Amino acid sequence: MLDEIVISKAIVESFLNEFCDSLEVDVAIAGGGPAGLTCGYYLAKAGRRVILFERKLSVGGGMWGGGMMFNKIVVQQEGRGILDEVGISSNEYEKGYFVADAVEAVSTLCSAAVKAGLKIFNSMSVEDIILKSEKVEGFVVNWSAVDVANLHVDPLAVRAGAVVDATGHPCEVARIIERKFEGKLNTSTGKIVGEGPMSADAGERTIVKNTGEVFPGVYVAGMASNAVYGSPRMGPIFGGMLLSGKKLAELIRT
Ligand code: 48F
Repeated sequence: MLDEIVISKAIVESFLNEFCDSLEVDVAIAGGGPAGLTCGYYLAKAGRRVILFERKLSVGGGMWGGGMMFNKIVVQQEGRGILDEVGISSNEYEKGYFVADAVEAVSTLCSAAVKAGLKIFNSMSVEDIILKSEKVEGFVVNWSAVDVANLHVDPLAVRAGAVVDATGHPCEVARIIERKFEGKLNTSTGKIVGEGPMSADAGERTIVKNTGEVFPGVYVAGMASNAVYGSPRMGPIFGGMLLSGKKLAELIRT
């Protein structure tokens, strides 16, 4: 006969063991959209200890909805190798424009990342950073439900050799740095410049260039990088997100 208490203990003990094992890691990522998942996949594949915090119940960020909830995504030639590598099928719509199913893309990328060793903590939000000797050394996290319910509950902390802002348009980790250390971000103004209007081609080119360190120990990937450096948004083309996540993994793991 199934015992409710065994089920409960199995969940609590397994979760706590995994969470305790994740308190000191090589890399901690905020945000489980395409950029964060890709970054986590390549870091885990390279043998790094990497964890990812996602505010919502489900990872995938803006990829589920394709363009305006038409759940297909477009990936250009340069990003297609990543689709193939993780096993996401795609069709060439016109030369150089590959279409993939958004649901298959999220679920397959997530599965590849988890199987490679990425630990994902969903329903948790990054709300602050740990700073030691002028360098960021980790994230301060809490259950997203605490924030939603506006409860007065102190967070917990995780230590990481590098932290990644993959929070998309709001670039939330960079915003924390901007608020707490005025003028210290590695941009032309020392502040967040803010994303520009849509331009698919320019947005996709700049996103990979903008991927990198914005403050000692803090790296940006995906839409957060274009928001921080003032480059355009690009709409529902996703190759740049995947390539940005891959570039950052290569940068951090060396
Ligand atoms: O927005 P999101 O998908 O970011 P991305 O990986 O990709 C952008 C594209 O989806 C799209 C686009 C390309 O066409 O412009 O928007 O750069 O995923 C960001 C994830 O971060 C989570 C959020 O719920 C989303 O799933 N997130 C945001 N802030 C936090 C967070 C936070 N403070 N802590 C944890 N997760």
